[in-house]
Amino acid sequence: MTTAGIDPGEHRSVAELEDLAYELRRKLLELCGTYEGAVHIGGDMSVADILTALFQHGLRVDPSDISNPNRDRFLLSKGHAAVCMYIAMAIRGFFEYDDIVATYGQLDSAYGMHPCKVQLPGVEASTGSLGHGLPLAVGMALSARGRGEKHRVITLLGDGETGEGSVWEAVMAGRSNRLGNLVAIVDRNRQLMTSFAEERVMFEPYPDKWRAFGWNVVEIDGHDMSQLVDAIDSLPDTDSDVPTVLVCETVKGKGVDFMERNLAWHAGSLNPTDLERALASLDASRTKENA
Ligand SMILES: Cc1ncc(C[n+]2csc(CCOP(=O)(O)OP(=O)(O)O)c2C)c(N)n1
Repeated sequence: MTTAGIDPGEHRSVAELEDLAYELRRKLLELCGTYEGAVHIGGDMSVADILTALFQHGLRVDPSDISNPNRDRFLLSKGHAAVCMYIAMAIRGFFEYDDIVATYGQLDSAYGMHPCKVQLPGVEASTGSLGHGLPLAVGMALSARGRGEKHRVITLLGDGETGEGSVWEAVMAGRSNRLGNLVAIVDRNRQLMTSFAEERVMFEPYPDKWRAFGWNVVEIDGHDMSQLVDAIDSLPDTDSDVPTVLVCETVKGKGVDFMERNLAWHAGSLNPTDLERALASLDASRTKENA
């Protein structure tokens, strides 16, 4: 990935990034154990590795210089995973985790269930109404081109979200305007809010649909940190003509056995017993992966 005036965060090995993804998941579960309402924990856990690879490795952003015009722009199109982004940003140094836990989801809190750029400097777009992140990102990438800026515009979408027609208008516009500085990342966890994806929408052959619109398509395991790092590091130059989509195969609820692929865990809260079970399961899955 080319540098555009801001250096990436401290260089970290894949093993260090995996540790940070574990920390992110653990902090998510702990918040889910203290917050009284429902947290979108299933879709948070499925993007924890992707957001770690971005905030702790790929994104050229600087928490102490959030208005730098050369920074990469990141838009969380699946805005319901806001808390996962807040904590990933806290790990990078933007916010304090304790502040997130103290006020998350409360009236007037900057840490809303969906991100608000007016309330929370450092957040690039207010999202949560699905289908808007990619259209916004197209506009931002186009505007960057017009101003001669070299940064990337990267947006993370849910696969269910890509059932929205506005997404495909933006896919077409991104290619038509030759926006090689535009990157879409799809969290292909194959679940929606209350059903499995293919029960409602015929998404497959999913990567071919993006190819048909002329995008550069990279298919990876969205929980494999080496693949995420390689895909980010191999993104085409921002001056190139073709936007890229990373189709990341993921598991909703990843890391906690009773949440994985379980429709009941799109959103929820954890009582003290469930929190203990969830943390134990996270630790067990980590031990298995390290074996
Ligand atoms: C326009 C719009 N319609 C409906 C919703 C309610 N909603 C929130 S999450 C969600 C499921 C989205 O599925 P997906 O994009 O696959 O996200 P994930 O399963 O990864 O959480 C829905 C329908 C919304 N936020 N915006």
